[in-house]
Amino acid sequence: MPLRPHTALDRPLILLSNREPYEHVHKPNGIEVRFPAGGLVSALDPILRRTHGTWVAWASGNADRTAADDDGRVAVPPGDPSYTLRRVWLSESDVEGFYLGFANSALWPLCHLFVNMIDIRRSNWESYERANQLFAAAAAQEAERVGGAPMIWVHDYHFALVPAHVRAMVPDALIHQFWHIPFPPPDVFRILPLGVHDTLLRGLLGNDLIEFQTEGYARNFMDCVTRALPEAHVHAEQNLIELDGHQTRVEAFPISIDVAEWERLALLPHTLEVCRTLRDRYAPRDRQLVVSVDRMDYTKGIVRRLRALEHMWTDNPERRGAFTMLIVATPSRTDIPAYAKLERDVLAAIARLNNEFRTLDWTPIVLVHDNVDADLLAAVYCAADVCIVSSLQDGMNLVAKEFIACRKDRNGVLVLSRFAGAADELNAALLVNPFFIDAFADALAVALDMRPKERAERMTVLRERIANATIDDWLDAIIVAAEASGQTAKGDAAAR
Ligand code: GDG
Repeated sequence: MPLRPHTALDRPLILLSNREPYEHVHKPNGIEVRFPAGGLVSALDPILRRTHGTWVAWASGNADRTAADDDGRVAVPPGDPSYTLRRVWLSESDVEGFYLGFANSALWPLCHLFVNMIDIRRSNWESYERANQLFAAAAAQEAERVGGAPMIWVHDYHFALVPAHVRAMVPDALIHQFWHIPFPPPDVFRILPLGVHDTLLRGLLGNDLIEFQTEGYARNFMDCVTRALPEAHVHAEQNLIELDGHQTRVEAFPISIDVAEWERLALLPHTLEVCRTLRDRYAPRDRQLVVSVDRMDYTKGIVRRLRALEHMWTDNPERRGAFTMLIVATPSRTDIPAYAKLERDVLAAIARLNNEFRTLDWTPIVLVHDNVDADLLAAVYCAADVCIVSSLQDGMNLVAKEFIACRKDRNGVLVLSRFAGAADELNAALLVNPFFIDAFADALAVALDMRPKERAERMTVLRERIANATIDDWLDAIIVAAEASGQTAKGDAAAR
C-alpha cells in the first residue's frame, strides 16, 4: 500500500509506537521473527519501507536484544531490510507500571468513560513518566542520527508526554500524534490528579498536530485544555491551541482499513470454502448466522450483547433456533485483573445461556476465544447474515469497516453501536444504543428480518463510504496536514 505519488514526504520519518513491527523470539531451533498481526503495523510498515525511515518501539520479544546491535537497532524487514527498527528496553517493573498500570489501568478506562475502573497509583504515573522520557530520548537520538528536520509521528495514549520532551531536544522536528482511542470530556479527564492531567495536556501540546478519530474527541481535547490550562489560548473555531509561543492544530482523521486487501481476502478460494463450512455447521437450512469480532475488552460491550440475546430468546421463544451467535473474542491484556474477570464473566454467561436455551440440534452461542488468522476473520465476515459491533465506547472500530469490505455481495447487515467512532461515517448501519437492552434486542430482530432489497441498499451506501476513505486516504491526509502545520509553525516562528 504505497503512499500516493502526490503525497510529498521529503523529510526523514521517525515513527514511535508501543508495539514493534517485528519481534524476535527464541524457538527450539533458533530465533524466529514474528510480524504481529494488526491493522496499524500493516498500514505503516510500507511507508517506513518506502521512505527508509525509523520505527522506535518497545522491545517485547525475548530474543530482541540478541538480534539488535549495541544501540538497539535492527534492520527490517528481515531478509530484505529497508528501514531501521530502534528498540527501547523497559525494565519488568516499568512494563507493569507504565504499560499495564498507568496506560491500561488508568488512561484506557478514563478515555473510555469507565470511571469506576480507573486505577491511579503514584508509582505507575512515575513509571509512565520514566518510560515516556526513555522513548523520547530514543526518538531524539534517531533524529540526530538521520539529521535534517525529521517528521516524528507518535502513536497513541502510551506516549502523551513524548511530544514535549522531543520538542525540547529536537526543536526543528515536525512532531505529530495519532490518538487511537476516545478523548474524554473535562469532567472525566479531571479525575486524574492535579499535576497529572495538566502535565499530560502540556506533553500533548508539544505536538504540531494532534489527530483524533472524530470531531467530538478533538472538541473534548480542546475543552480539557480550556479547563485545565488557563494559560493556553484555545481557538476552537480554528482548531488551534497556543501555549508558550507554540501552536498545535487539533483535527479529526478517522482511521480506516486496507479495503482492497480485505476484498482480496474475502474472495480467496480458501476463504469461500471456510465460509461455506461455517454456514453448513452453524446456519444450516434457514437458520441465520450472527457474528462479532473483538479483543476481549470491557469497552467492546460483549456482556451487554449477551444480555440482549438473553432478552430476545426469553421474550421471543420463536427466535430460539432461528440464528446462531458466533463470537470471536481474542484474548487481550490478560495480566490485568479487570480483563481476567471479564473473560470469566463472558465464559460463564455463555455457558449459562447455552444451558438454558440449547436444543437437540442447536447451540445458541459459539465462542472462538483465540487469536485467529485474518483470512479466517474474512470467512467469518462473509458467512454472516448480521455483524454486531456493540462497543460501549470505541475510538473508531475497524471490525465494522472490515465486515463491509468483505461484503462485495452487498448482503449482510451491520448493527453498530452509536458509541463507536465509526458510527459518524457509517450511519447507514443499524445504529444501536448497547446500554438500552430492549432496543438493542429490537435492532437485532430488525436486522434478522430485513429484506434483501434493504440489506443491499444499506450495504451499497456503506461500501461507498469506505471506498472513498481507505487507509491510504487516511495516511495521505495526515501527512499533508502535518506538513502544513509544520510550515505554519515555522512561518509563525519567523514572524516573531
Ligand atoms: C484501537 C481502538 C481503533 C481482532 N481479533 C483478531 C484480529 N483482530 C483485529 C481486527 C481489527 C483489530 O484487531 C481490532 O480493531 P478495533 O478497531 O476493533 O480495535 P482496538 O484493538 O481496540 O484498537 C479502536 C483502532 O485502535 C485503530 O485506530 O479503531 O477504536 O480501540 O483489525 O480484525 N486480527 C487477527 N486475529 C484475531 O484473532 N489477525
